[in-house]
Amino acid sequence: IKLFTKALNLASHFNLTIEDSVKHPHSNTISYTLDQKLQKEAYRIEVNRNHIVVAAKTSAGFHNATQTLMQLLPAPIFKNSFSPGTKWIVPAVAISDHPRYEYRGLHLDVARHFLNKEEVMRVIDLMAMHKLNKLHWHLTDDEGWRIEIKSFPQLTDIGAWRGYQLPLAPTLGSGPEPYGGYYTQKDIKDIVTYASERNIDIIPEIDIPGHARAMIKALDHLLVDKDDHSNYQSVQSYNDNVLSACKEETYQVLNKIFAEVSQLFPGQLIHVGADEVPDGVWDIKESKHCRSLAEKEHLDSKQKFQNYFLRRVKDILASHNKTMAGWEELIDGGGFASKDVVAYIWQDIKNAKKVIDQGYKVVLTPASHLYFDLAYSPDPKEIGYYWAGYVDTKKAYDFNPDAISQKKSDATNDAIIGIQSAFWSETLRSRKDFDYKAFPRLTAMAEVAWTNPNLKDWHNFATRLNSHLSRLDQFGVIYRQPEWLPMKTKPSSKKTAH
Ligand code: TNX
Repeated sequence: IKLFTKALNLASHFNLTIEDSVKHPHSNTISYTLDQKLQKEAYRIEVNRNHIVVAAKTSAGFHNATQTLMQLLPAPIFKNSFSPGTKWIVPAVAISDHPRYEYRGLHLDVARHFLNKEEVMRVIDLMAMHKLNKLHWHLTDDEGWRIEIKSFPQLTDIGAWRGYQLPLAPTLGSGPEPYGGYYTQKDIKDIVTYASERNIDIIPEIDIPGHARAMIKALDHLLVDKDDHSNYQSVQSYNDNVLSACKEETYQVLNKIFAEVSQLFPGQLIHVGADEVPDGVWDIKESKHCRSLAEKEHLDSKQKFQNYFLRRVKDILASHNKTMAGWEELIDGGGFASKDVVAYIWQDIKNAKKVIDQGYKVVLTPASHLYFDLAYSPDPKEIGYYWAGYVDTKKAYDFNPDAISQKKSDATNDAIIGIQSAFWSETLRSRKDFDYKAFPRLTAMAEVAWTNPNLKDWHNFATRLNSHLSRLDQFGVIYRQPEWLPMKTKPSSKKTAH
């Protein structure tokens, strides 16, 4: 059935008839055939004069093949409606293909600015078109909580909205009117299903113990200790955004939240953030609770408290049959079994080697090359952060995961499960901003994630990009015009996204 769903997706564009078994491919057929010998995501396509044969082993393989087949067809295939008058010609090719990495991800921050259900589904469509298969969904942060939790309705009643005189003040340009939104559990289920039909797993992120201000505003009596007078300031200048690691209530609340999150997301990984916990927090001189915990557990530094906190969270997740993922700070202090955690490397890419040498699996999402909230260039018209430099399309394309290891195909490479682009949303306020920041950089990143490094060639990519932009045009994407390619449509709609 799954196999047929894939065929149907294609058929809906063509008004094709579907037959469920074709012994010998006859004229004008596209046949989807099982090939048990292929790897999970691999596929073959053979286009002959009269028919097309698609072979794969799994629905993921058929999905990938279907995306390639659509790229072989004229660009109007990417329009939602059938375009009369198009000549549906496919080049006669034989393709044998498989991905380089099993994890080809996109990180979407919906906390700082919100994208609604339809907008998230559109991002999923664009990911599917680029054979990306993991959506890392950043659902919570200091500036917003975006997932309905039935045990604690305050999380969204309070944590999903900011505005004048609300517990969360306006920030990041959101203005005095209430700004925000969240996904109901029904929305989440719909999005999870929609993604899985497109070969995409979702890794939800609940960012703790730092970056938790929205959560704290909603549930402060449970998550912070009124008698803890520690003084700290986060990277984003908050002094009230870290959960208490020293109170049992914190872990009780987290257990209830993760019980619901685990039910909603069928994938194995749950991401718990663990990034950027400020110095000065959980000060034993300032907190009675932290003092007694320190004595009991032999904790004498922020790092040790954080490590204690995360080991407890790991156990909570394990009790819900989930594996803990987090930003690279997650493993500071160690004490985890290799199989128990996945670390996402975001700072200096050199850190990856150190983390891998300690035995952990990693996803590489280096800010310097794959943070697509960063500006393309120093041009003042380019919106975006620049704390890790500028990222133009070539820089994204040139990201070379192999550079972290001297030797090819050793254990270091095996420990890299994949790569991921990141869309943080402090400066990303709308779907239009997403399009502009994503394209064409995301197309470049998708090629890095998929393609054998020996086949990577910037000049070849930069030229091929021209036909890919036609597909994005059909899809209605407002991408950033590459300086080296001719404009396709009227300049007014393409110049900038602003
Ligand atoms: C760093 S990456 C952060 C985010 C910001 C981002 C902006 C990471 C784990 N933390 O909180 O949104 O930089 O580029």
